[in-house]
Amino acid sequence: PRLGDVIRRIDLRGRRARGEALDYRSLVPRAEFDVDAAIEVVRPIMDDVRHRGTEALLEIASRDGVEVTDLRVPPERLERALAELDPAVRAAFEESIRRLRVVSEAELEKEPSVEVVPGGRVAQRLIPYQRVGLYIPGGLAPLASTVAMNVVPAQVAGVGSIAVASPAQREFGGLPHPTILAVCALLGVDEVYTVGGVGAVAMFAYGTETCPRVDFVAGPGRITTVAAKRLVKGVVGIDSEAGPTEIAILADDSANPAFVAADLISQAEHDTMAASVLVTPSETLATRVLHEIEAQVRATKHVDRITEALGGEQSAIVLVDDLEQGLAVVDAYAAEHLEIHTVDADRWAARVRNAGAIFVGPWSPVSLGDYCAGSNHVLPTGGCACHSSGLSVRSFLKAVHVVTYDERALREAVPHVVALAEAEDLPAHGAAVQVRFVDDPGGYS
Ligand code: HSO
Ligand code: ZN
Repeated sequence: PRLGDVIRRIDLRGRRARGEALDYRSLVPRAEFDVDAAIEVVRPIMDDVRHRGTEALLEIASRDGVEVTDLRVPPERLERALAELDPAVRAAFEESIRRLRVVSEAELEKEPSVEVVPGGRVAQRLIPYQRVGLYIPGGLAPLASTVAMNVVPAQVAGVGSIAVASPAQREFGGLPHPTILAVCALLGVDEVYTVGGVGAVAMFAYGTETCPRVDFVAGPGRITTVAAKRLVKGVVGIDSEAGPTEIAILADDSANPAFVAADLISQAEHDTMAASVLVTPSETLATRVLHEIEAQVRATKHVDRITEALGGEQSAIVLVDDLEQGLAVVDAYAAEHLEIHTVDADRWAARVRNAGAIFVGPWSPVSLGDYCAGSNHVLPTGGCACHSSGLSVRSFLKAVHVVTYDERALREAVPHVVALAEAEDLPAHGAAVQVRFVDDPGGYS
């Protein structure tokens, strides 16, 4: 492709001054990700697993061309995978897990308890889910790092029972990818199933003879897996939906074009639908980044995938009047990952409202966050960063109010409860507090 065809340019400069109405939200469209269409495809599969359990799951695997005899991975296979893991990869996973634990432990919140009135107390207990099911895709790349990103916060939250599922791989004798098995072993997770996306979600949500049902299903996947999760929402809790990955970069003249280009390319490596968006007021930087992309893409392994992602509608270099407008653009876009490469990067980062995770300055690339920053890489995509958070210990905890009033405190509240109960025409609600304060209620004494 010619320079300039690599990634499209959107030029907003001067348009604000000309008084044009600019809709930043629809400026850079998201890749097509039609979950509703996929729902009809997965529904019969889900129903089948619900009714026939293990038998259906084994059939699904063989229909996908892999013979699976045992859905549960034998413990010795997990141990063997760990023993055979490259020592450098093992050391890297150990450090990644250690950092994730440090962050997760720091994020464990205190349980507030407050005396509302004398003798009347409301506390909040944070109770971990009892059992969670986690799905790790096989896909284009076996994302073993995602195992740690899900399991560590669940463990730190105190989830007692964690099950992992990942699809059978033909080249590994019908077991999930060995690196995924090894990381499970490293984390002390011994309940691992050889089951692909849709089947795994159904298995976790409905339970089978071999896998008891869970309370909460987490983990990324293809569009069919996302559809499956939507179908079981309500039956179980689910984490936020993960669509194609995104990186937005807000940069000025001070940015290093080689760093910016490399980071845009890094996320484009995931998927042809991945989005890479640079927002800058600097024409010079934009041109240099373009040259860098050209040079760097050529040298990378997955050229076709990256070229398609960068050349797609969902990727762009957006030229803005100034960083102020740039901030408005990235805020409206609400990227899964946002990098800030500017003078005073901290100050700009502090003003961002919408992003799944924010990476500040030239030494905090998204790739670090993907593997080894201590932050979580399971983050809201598709603009969901406006209302959703990335995975953390909080994702695995329920908040429960514990109410303890004594007699005096309740007596004081009686008129309020009665007034509100009458206003709602629910007199039995009022009676339930009044009954406690009549002489000899029920005549039992
Ligand atoms: N960037 C991906 C996570 C990932 N990257 C896993 C490499 N491995 C979505 O945040
Ligand atoms: Zn990544």
